This record gives sequence, structure tokens and C-alpha cells, in this order.
Amino acid sequence: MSKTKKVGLSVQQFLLRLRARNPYEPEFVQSVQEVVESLDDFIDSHPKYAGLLERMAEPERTIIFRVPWINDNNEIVINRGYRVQMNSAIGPYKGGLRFHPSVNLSILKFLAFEQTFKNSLTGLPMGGGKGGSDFDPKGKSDYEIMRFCQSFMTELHGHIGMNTDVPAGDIGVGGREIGFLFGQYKRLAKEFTGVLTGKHPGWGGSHIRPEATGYGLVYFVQHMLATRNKAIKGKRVLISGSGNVAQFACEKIIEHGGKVLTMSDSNGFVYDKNGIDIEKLEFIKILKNQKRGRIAEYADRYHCEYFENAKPWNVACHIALPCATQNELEFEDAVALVENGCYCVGEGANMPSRNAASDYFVEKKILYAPGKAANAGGVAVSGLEMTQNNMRTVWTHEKVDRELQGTMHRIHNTCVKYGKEGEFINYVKGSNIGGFIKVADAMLDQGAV
Ligand code: NDP
Ligand code: 2IT
Repeated sequence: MSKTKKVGLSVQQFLLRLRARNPYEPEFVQSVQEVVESLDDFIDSHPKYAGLLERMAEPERTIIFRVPWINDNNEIVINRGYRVQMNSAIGPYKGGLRFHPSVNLSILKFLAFEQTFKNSLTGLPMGGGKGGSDFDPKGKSDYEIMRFCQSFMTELHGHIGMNTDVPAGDIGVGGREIGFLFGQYKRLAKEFTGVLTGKHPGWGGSHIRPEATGYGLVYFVQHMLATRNKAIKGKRVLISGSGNVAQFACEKIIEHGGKVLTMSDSNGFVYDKNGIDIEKLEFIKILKNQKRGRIAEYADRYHCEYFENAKPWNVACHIALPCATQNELEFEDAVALVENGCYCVGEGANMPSRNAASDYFVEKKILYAPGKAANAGGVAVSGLEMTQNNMRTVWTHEKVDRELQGTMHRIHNTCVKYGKEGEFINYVKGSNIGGFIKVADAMLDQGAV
């Protein structure tokens, strides 16, 4: 039986229990710790919520399964598949699938936990979930990717559904994978429903979904800058990653007159002193989305610097947008950024900053938006894709983009409402409290479930 905070569970006791119950899950513990610490005072002054975080930190259901598939050499390969169904208090589980060799239960539980708060912040009726596999799409042929996706979905399909759990993309899962996954779901379920989001707009997808996370991130950054009478125009911007989120964040920054100096992949980063313009970004899109090449090729093509096995955080900038993966920004990186003049960090990735790094940004009172607020545009437009599917309609680019802008504005307002500390806006606190309340109230209404 879990005790409630009312009977004395301190943050320290909570974390001791959390670590004991999840001993090999450092990323999961890290994500819960950040939330627990920032909600402590709020829960103290709202005792009806005592004990709820303990419930939220236990997934409603976790599915783990074998994924056998046949490679191009006719060998059987075994991977592990997962779906973490974290919280369905406010809607069906919703969240992406990640295919990357680093995937394990800890990473998916942290992502599903964050997703619950993020989805709540969007204002849409979506619960939190996340899934994926330790499958590595790098170097695989299209047929290998297809056979893997079909096998993965053969097991997953019984656990998902448009009113149950609606997966989408994440690292290693883009339009190609969603297509193969959807095709197999349709064969097995014998119905055409909006069971996955991120589908191609020609057959059930929403316009602007591919762009949504990166665009939404930049819309959020604009609102943050506006609180200090600043704008993107003319600012030096660092972006990490060169995948879906990074590409569209870069596109929007360029559109608003910012100068994007860096992009990266897991091998290193490019530093283009002249700035990455739309034509160069097009090269990156083809390189990454079609040729599936390495970012180093950009440096060869445009004769700029390439730093092998390094991150971009030592380059002087005004704005930093980490858009690759978790824990890509260490405490030392945070110090280097701030010392070199960075005053705005918007997280396109999920939990890219170590807790010590995010604490440092807050302590230095820079504009710092955690992923659950800043990258919520992707799942928000996924929610709009679900709505369009249910209505059997297709909205225009303009309409979806307007909705996305409205959503990012509302999330910013929520962060201000709950995160204001005098002149300073603590976006960590604001997003955690803002995301928590709706889920917590729903859980209280629904009893001990
Ligand atoms: P992609 O697979 O399209 O791109 C991922 C990028 O990050 C690639 O450049 C990749 O490099 C790099 N990367 C991945 N893993 C690592 C690693 N361990 N170390 C260094 N670089 C790495 O994924 P997305 O752009 O979709 O996702 C990026 C981040 O954004 C993730 O944290 C994801 O959870 C988050 N996110 C994504 C959303 C979406 O809608 N897609 C929504 C909200 C958040 P390489 O090619 O070498 O692997
Ligand atoms: O982390 C995320 O929010 C995503 N990968 C997108 C999830 C979704 O359901 O669109």
C-alpha cells in the first residue's frame, strides 16, 4: 500500500522508494525526480494531491515482447519490443515509438512519464505512452525495415487501437516506418482507423505533422523571447541533431531571420560560420531522409568545420535548441553556454539536459523551456490528426499551423501562470504543475485506478 504525502512522505523518502522499486532505471528516476522536486511545494499547499505522484510513477501497463524478423541474408534476428502504457486518466495512451539500439525499459518509462505531462499541457484528451525497440535502423535495407515493422506490429496490434493507445514516430521512426506499421495493423485488424499518427497526408495523415515539433519549438521560443522584448531575427542559434525535429526547427529559425550555426548527428557536429540557409538545409534533408548519410558530408560539401565525437555547446550563441536525444547536455555544457552568452534554451528533444544542467539554467534565470512544454507541438498535431481521422476530414496546412501556433501560445501561458516567480518565469515548475493538475484531477475523479 502506498502511503500518501499527507502522512509524511518527503521528497527524499519518495526518491528512495522510487530507486528501490526501479533499481536499473536511471533515466526514469531522473525524469521523475525532476518533477517531484519541482512539485513539492505545490503539493504541500494542495494536500488533496498527496500520494498521486507515486501512482503516476507506476505505469498502468508495460508490454514487452520478442520481435523476430528475417534479414537480407535470410538469418533470423531477434529484437525486443516494448509499449509502456503509462497513464490513461485523460485519454487513450498516446506517444511515439523509438527504434534505436539504446532503447530499454528505463528510457521508455522516462519518455512515457514525460509524455503524460506533455500531452496534458496540449489541452487535448490524450493519455501518456511510449514504445519502441532496440532495433537499429541504420544500414538496414527498406525490405529489412519493412519486415521488422511487420513483425513488431504483429505483436503490438492487440494492445493498441484508436480508443486504446495511438502510437506515432520518435527517433528512428518516421514516415517510412509509420507506413509499414500501419499497413500491417490494417491487415491484422481488418479496418482502416487512425491507430497511428504521423501517417502520410495522402492516406490519413495531417498536414504539418512532420513539421510540428520543430515549428512548435520555435513558436514557443518566440513567446519566451517576447517576455524579454527580444526576437529571433539576427540571433546566433545552435541546433543539435539533424533528424525530424532539428530540420524543421532549423527551417523556422531561418524563416524568422535567425542564424543557425550548427547541426549534428551521433558522430559529431558541423559548425557553419556563414549560417545554414534554406538551400543548405535542403541538402541536409536529402542527406538524412533519403540517402541516410552522415552530417560530416555537409562539411565536405560546404567547406565548413566538422568536429568528430563532439557536441556543439561550446560555440558562442544566443539561443540553443537541443534536438537530438536525452542527456546530450551536461552541467559543463550548460555553464559553457551561459558563459558564452546564451540566454535562451528550448528543448526539442525529450530531457536533453541533465538535471544539474537544467537546475543551472534556472539558477542563472535564463529563458529555459523543458521538452515537455517546448516540444509538445508534435503530439499536439498528432491529436489533431486523430480528430481529422474521426471526422473523416482533412484540414489545410494553414488551419493546422494556426492550431499549432494557438496551442504553443496556450502552453506558454500555462507555464507563465504556474511558473512565475517575481519577474522570472520558471518554465520547469510551470510546465510540471500545469501538466500535473489535469491528470491529477482526473485520477481523483476516477477513484483508485
Ligand atoms: P530522428 O530519428 O529523426 O533524429 C534523431 C537525431 O538525433 C539524429 O540526428 C540522430 O543522429 C541524433 N541522435 C539520436 N540518438 C543520438 C545519440 N544517442 N547521440 C547523439 N545523437 C543522437 O528523431 P527525432 O528528430 O524525431 O527526435 C529527436 C528528439 O526529439 C528525441 O529526443 C525525440 O524523443 C524528441 N521528440 C520527437 C518528436 C517527434 O515528433 N518526432 C516530438 C517530441 C520530441 P544519428 O542519425 O547519428 O542517429
Ligand atoms: O515525444 C513525443 O512527443 C513524440 N515523439 C510524438 C508523440 C506523438 O504521439 O505524436
